[in-house]
Amino acid sequence: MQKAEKMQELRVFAAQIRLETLKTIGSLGFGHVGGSMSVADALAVLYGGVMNIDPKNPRWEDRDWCVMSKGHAGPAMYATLGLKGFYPVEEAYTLNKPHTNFPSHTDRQKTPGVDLTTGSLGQGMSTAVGAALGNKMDGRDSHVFVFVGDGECDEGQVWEAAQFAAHYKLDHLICFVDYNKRQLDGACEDVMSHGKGIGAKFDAFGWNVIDLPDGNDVEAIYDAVQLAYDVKGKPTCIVLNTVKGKGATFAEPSGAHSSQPTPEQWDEAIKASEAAYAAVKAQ
Ligand SMILES: Cc1ncc(C[n+]2csc(CCOP(=O)(O)OP(=O)(O)O)c2C)c(N)n1
Repeated sequence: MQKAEKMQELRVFAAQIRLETLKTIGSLGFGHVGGSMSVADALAVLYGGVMNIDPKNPRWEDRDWCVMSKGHAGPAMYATLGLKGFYPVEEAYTLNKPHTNFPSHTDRQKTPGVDLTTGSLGQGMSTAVGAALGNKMDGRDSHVFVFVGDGECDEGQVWEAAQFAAHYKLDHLICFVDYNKRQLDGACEDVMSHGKGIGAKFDAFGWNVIDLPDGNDVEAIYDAVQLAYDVKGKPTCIVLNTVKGKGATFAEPSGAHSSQPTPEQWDEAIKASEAAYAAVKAQ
């Protein structure tokens, strides 16, 4: 397949992930729309164009791993995994209801394809680093991808893990920072400034850093991963400058961490997302 064709396929997949994410959260009526929509494009690239996985065998030992350390973006993971065939995507419409396999935050004991349990910010980064070290010790060539939030980077544990990963030269570890500039309580800059920037911090910790001005651009993300694959002896951090709530009519303007729109606002958002999906498919 030509690259242009592949990129178009990934853009369509990203739009489909957005639509399914909205339907999933909409089934409950409220939830973490903002930080789910911002990572849809990176998830599309990973699961649609990069990762070596087998939906029929989610625990295949040689698979690539993806850890959503910002576990509240679970709905975007569920949409992605469902669309990839790990389970019928509609099953996720039981989000966070009693006895569901789709809790608000990702849980490896419940959802096929979820590699590690997350939700307590900072911990997913540490466990992802552990998985990358384990793979390396076992002589596996597989990659571990981990998503951290920019607010999550206020957790000291992120930096302990970053230091460890650099020390052990975990070059099969790729960390995406969802740099949407907002956390739960407001703008990251107001809550806890990042000084010279999150990328500069990872650089200081000995990582290879790739800063993407548009972290919602699938081609830029895809190219960054290819560059990261060639870097030996250090892990790579890809800073995604994203838009929180991207594509959700009620969440994008506010950049809210979580949303509880009215039923009419849900209808409007899902219709707009369906139209966006149809438009990108028609390109
Ligand atoms: C250790 C810990 N402290 C606090 C929380 C509550 N919490 C959940 S999400 C969140 C904000 C995260 O912000 P960010 O990482 O920027 O993610 P985004 O909202 O952009 O997806 C907070 C404080 C938590 N889950 N874990």
